[in-house]
Amino acid sequence: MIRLVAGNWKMNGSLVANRVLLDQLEASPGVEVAVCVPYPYLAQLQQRPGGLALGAQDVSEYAAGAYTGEVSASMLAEFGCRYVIVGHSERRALFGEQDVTVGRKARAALAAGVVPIVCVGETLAERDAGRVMAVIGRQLAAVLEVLGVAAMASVVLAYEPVWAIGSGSSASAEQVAEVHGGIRAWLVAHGVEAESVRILYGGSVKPGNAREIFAVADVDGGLIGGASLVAVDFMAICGAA
Ligand code: G2H
Repeated sequence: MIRLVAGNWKMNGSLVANRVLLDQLEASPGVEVAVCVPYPYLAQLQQRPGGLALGAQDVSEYAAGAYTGEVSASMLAEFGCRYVIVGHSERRALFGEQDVTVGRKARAALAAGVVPIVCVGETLAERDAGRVMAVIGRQLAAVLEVLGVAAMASVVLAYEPVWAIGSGSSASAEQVAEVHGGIRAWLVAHGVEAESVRILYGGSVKPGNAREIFAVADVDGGLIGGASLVAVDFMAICGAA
């Protein structure tokens, strides 16, 4: 399957800075490259380098109506979004997003033709307690329950160990291999067509560790935060995929 490298700009950018960054981005042969940007910049990103896919960082679980401040999946589709991140750990931890909400957001995205990038991952305390796959299994099960087995094969998953995010240090290749293999096995065990699901790794991916991470079995790309804001770094990471 074609690998996906998605930049997660988080709450960064400005009209001027985005233009400077975009001017330095190029297509990366053999790799799908996406940028997931703050909502207000979706219109600006409609003028972007060829081959660069567009995504958002969150979406409403609702289709339309009296939900002040929410943005629907069909609105994202109108602006050309191919992807939307759902269930990022920052949304779970800082905004109280629950497992079931993540599932509903994924369902809303798929209904509008937008592919959800569903983030899962454990905290350091959960890892230390030996609960890595228990936590990830719980997060996946909530999404599977909402989507059903067939639709589950249409999502992209991103394993993002909370303790590695923005820390400067990624998980080790062994840790990544163990969890990505565990996720693939979980999908198989639950009847999902696991081979068609791309499983990205996210958490302090940089030019210096990207090649090693992308070489790990069951890693089908990356979700890149800080390094996606630096064009030369992001291009180097895409080149390593
Ligand atoms: C994890 C990642 C992008 P960073 O949040 O989703 O960010 O690469 O800065 O750790």
